[in-house]
Amino acid sequence: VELEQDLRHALKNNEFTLVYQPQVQLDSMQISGVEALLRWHHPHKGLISPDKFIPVAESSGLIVAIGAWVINQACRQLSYWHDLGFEQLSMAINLSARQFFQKDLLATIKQAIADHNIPPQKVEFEITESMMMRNIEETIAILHQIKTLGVQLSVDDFGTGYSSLSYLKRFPLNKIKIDRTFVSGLPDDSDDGAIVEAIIAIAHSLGFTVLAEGVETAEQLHLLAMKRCGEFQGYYFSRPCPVAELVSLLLEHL
Ligand code: G
Ligand code: G
Ligand code: MN
Ligand code: NA
Repeated sequence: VELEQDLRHALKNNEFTLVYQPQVQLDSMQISGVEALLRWHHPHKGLISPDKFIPVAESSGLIVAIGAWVINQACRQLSYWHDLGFEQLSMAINLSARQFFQKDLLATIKQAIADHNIPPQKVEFEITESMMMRNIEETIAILHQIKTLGVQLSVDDFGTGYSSLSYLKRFPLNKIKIDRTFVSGLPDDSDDGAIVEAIIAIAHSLGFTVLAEGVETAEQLHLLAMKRCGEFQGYYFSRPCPVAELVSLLLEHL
């Protein structure tokens, strides 16, 4: 309850920031995009993890305003990077369940893309597998609506949400993000190896691209590259980092 009170003031007190984690492409081994990750700097408690405050923001409904701020801020930042010359860069933005099923979402996305004059295909929205499975028909309908804006769609934390593979092809998705719990077992755990291989095979056969999350070691990268996983994200390349550090990383990788 106290956290909820504080969360109410966090937006107008400018207590939120976004950090950005690079995503690296197999073909070029260059940074092709970033994922925006929300951080809350509480005036007394310091940095609070989204794992703690997103559920509170969800249950209180505050997530709608906070989520709109995230979309707008991430689009503003992407526009700035495009203007600096990093025109290929894409921006992935996480959507929470309440935000996803809320009517204003489409207008919020449309407005942010127009305000910051960015190519919509460079913006990607992530929904989790468990969100998708909550209400399949409604999710498919909303995804189709979002798709009309020209943005990309991906499923986050894939492999943890018990989705039936026969359903997967019905979702208008572009990308599957393999949950980092499967990647962390690589290369030693042969079950994780088999799961990762199966996810990649199914994703490719359905026409989705695949990103592996939580890549922390060179061995994991090599194994995933051998299995033709197309994109990587994780501490091996970079932690989520503030804007200034990300520009340095982009310059290094030019
Ligand atoms: O960045 P970190 O690993 O601490 O994130 C923890 C969790 O919070 C992850 O599941 C991530 O997807 C989620 N998260 C981070 N930023 C956002 C955001 O802007 N919106 C939503 N809905 N979830 C986020
Ligand atoms: O659920 P989602 O995939 O959006 O969560 C992203 C979160 O995963 C980020 O908040 C980030 O802190 C965390 N993360 C990113 N890369 C790694 C990694 O290589 N290892 C671990 N353990 N966590 C990671
Ligand atoms: Mn994510
Ligand atoms: Na994830």
